[in-house]
Amino acid sequence: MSTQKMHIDRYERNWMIVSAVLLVLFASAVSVAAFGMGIQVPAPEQRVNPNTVATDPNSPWSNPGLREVAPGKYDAYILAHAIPNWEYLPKEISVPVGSTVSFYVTSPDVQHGFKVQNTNANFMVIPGQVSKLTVTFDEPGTYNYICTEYCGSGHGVMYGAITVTP
Ligand SMILES: [Cu+2]
Repeated sequence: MSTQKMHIDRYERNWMIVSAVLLVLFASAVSVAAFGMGIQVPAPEQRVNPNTVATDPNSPWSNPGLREVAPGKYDAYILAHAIPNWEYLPKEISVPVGSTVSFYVTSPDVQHGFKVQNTNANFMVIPGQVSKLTVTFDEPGTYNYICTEYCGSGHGVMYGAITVTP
């Protein structure tokens, strides 16, 4: 009985090595993004009724805006709507520098986007669903939030602003 050594063609072996290196590279890129750069994947936080979310007095989005939940920690309930005039409610919020803000955003009509400029917050806003993402503002300044999903003729003017005060 002779022992047979498995023969792998040189090209095949090289491509197997390249594939393994690529897998390690991709896993590293995901790890750096998630743990090093703090990139979060927005989660569907809860379901709501889009027909009543803006009007039901028990719905936080009937009175959108900031709630301070702890010193320096805020919940921001933001309504993105196309009807009647393509805007976010509230149009402007203001927090002191160093604040951590959790955005809870929903829509009573069509799909919108929510991107906070100069942060990594950028997600879809879907009627019936609440999208949530948390941002810590370490630099004072103005951070506009803009719609990133085409939602109708007023899409281009759909924006709001966060003022981070020193
Ligand atoms: Cu839009």
